[in-house]
Amino acid sequence: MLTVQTTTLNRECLLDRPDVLAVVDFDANPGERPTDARHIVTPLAADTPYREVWTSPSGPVTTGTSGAIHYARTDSETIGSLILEDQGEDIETLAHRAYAELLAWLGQQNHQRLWRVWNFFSDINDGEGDDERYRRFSLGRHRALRESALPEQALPPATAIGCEAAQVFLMFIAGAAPCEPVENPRQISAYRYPRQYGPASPSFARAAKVNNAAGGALIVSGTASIVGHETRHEGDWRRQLDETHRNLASLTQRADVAAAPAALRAYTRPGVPADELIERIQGHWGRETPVIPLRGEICRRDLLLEIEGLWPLAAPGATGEPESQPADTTAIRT
Ligand code: 3EB
Repeated sequence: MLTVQTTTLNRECLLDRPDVLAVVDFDANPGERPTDARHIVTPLAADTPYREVWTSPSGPVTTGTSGAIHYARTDSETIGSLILEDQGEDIETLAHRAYAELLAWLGQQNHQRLWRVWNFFSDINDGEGDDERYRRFSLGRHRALRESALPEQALPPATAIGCEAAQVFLMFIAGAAPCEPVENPRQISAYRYPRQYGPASPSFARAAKVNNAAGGALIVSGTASIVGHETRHEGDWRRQLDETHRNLASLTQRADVAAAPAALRAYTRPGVPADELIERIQGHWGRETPVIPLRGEICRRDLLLEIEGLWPLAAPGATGEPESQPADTTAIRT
C-alpha cells in the first residue's frame, strides 16, 4: 500500500528505487521545476533536513506531464503536482483554473478519485473579510469542484497553507477507488462551516481511508485547534498543540485506527520553536515518530499551527476485524 517515510537519504539514490512515487523536498524559494515528475519541491521551508519519500508496492512507476501537471503512477495510485505562476491575478480565478485543470485531467485517467490535496499559495491572510485570499481561494476551488465532470467524487482530505513563493502549488494523490471520508465528532465538517468563515465553505474532508488488497492508509488533513467551528487558545501555541492532539485522537478513534502515524507534518507560524514543537509532538505520539516541522501561514489568522499525517491500516482481514463503513460520504456536488 501507499506509504510515506521521512529520510535524509540522497535524492538521486531515492529516485533510483523502483518503488518510489514521489520524493518531496521543502524549499521556501523553489527554483526551476525538476524534470523528473517524481521529484516535488514544496514551496515551504523545513526546519530539519528531512525529505519525504512516498512509496508503493504496486509498481512499476511511470511518469508524465500534461499542461501544468507532473505525475507519477503505479497500477494503484497517482501522485502529482500542479503549479501555476501567480503574477498578481485574482486568487479565486487562479484556484478555479488550477482545480479545473486538475479535475478535467483526472476525468481522462484511470485514477479519477482524489485521495488527498495540498494547497500552497502566497499571502493567504491578505485582504479583509470576504476579500481575504484564503476565502477567495476557497471560493474558486468550490466552484471548480461543483462544475467538475466528476460528480460522484468525494471531497478529499486537504491542507491549505500560505507560502512566500508566487505560485499556486497543488500536490495530489488519486486512485481508482473512491476514498472513504472520515469526519471528526469534535469538529463541524469544514464543508458545513457557517457563513462567517467566507462565502464558500472550505471543500475538504477531515480524513479519509484508502484501501487496496495490500492494506490501506488513513490520510489525515491539516488539523488545528478548532472545536466545533471555533478557534481555541488564541495566542498560545502549546495549548493549540494539545487541542490539535485531542482532535487527531478523536479522528483516529472515529476511523478505528490504533496504529502509530507513519509520518507527520507540523506547519507553524514564526515564533513556534521547532525543537520544543518536535519534543512535544514526539512526547505525545512516541519518540520514534517522524515529524517534519514546516514554516507557513495557517489559513486562519488566529491559528498558530496545524498537523497532518498518514496512519497505516492493516490489510483487510489481517486483524479479523470487520471493515468499518464510512460514516458520512459527501459528494462534491452538494
Ligand atoms: C480548519 O480545520 C483549518 O482549506 O483545504 C485545514 C485543512 C484547514 C484544509 C483547506 C483548511 C484546509 O478549518 C484550516
